[in-house]
Amino acid sequence: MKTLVEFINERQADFPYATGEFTRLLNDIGIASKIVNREINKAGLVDILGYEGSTNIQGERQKKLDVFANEHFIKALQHGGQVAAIASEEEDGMIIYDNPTSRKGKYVIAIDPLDGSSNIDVNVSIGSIFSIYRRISDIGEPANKKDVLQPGNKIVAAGYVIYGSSTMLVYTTGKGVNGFTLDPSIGLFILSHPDMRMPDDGKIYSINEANYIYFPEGVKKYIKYCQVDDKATNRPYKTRYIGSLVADFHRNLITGGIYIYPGTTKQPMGKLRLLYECNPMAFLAEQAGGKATDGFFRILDIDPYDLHQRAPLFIGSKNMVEKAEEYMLEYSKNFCELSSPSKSCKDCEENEKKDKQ
Ligand code: AHM
Ligand code: MG
Repeated sequence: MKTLVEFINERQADFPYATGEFTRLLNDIGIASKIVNREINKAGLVDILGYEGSTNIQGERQKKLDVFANEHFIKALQHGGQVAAIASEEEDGMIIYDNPTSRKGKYVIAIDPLDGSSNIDVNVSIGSIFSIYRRISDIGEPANKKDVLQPGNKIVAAGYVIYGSSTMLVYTTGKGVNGFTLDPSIGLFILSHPDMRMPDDGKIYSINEANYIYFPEGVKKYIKYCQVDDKATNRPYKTRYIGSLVADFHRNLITGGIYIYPGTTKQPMGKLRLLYECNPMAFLAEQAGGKATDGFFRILDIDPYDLHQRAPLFIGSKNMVEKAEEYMLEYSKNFCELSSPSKSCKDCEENEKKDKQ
């Protein structure tokens, strides 16, 4: 039996010149997620203990779970002193820890403290998603926006916590993906899924088909492809859509599958946020042997310009993502510039050339 703390400490040796700061930071994320998990487990008691906004027995104001999760991650990461700033889905601007210790912190974090908010009240799996970057501003100075507006290919570690039938923490530091299950009786994350690999093919596609009429033609055609009867390729595939990115991704990571939140005619950039939803998941997917693109380009190569910018997401088993990309290129080239503003048609042509070679 190996605990998360033991595992993180062992892996410290993978990083030359490691000083233990990064190790401490990962441990702090593990601790914060246990506190958030404890509150989530109590969520069903809200009718007994009081609604959000009301006052509980101890005279404390009840907080919405996403606000609670946000505050706890922010506090936990400040206490450690390794983090200089955080970008969070719950905060319009960056949280810059401006004190002498944090100014010396080497890392910045992008986080979605509680993802899948529409599922919170109905006891369906939700999650927290995080990514860690090395700051680019001078150590000793307050961090700034540029530190977190780095492309995903600069991420040093990323992961998620899934609050499901059991609670798991899954993370990567760029050397494979490992999953830990929380044993509630002893309060420790135990290594349960070492070296997770995403199968190259799968039988599941996950997409909110209620938006069908707004989808690019390429996505419509890909959905039809998924539904064709063809034994040789295991089709028709199954649809599974929870509406929690973490839960849908986690299932597809284990069983194989594709998750798509495309740009639509209403929202060409899709819904999901690049920095703290698409990028960390893309890093995990690639580390597990899967793939993540915006339908045309690698998610991790998108140059971010805004903390809360969105990106279309096609993520999962490599062959499935590539098939969906084929349909996008054939039927929805017009979406390329709408949904990938940092790229140009030239990039597309180069991609095509490479594909043909
Ligand atoms: P949230 O950050 O407001 O929870 O939104 C993100 C979530 C993802 O977890 C999920 O995959 C998607 O939004 C579901 O959106 P929709 O209800 O449009 O299908
Ligand atoms: Mg979210």
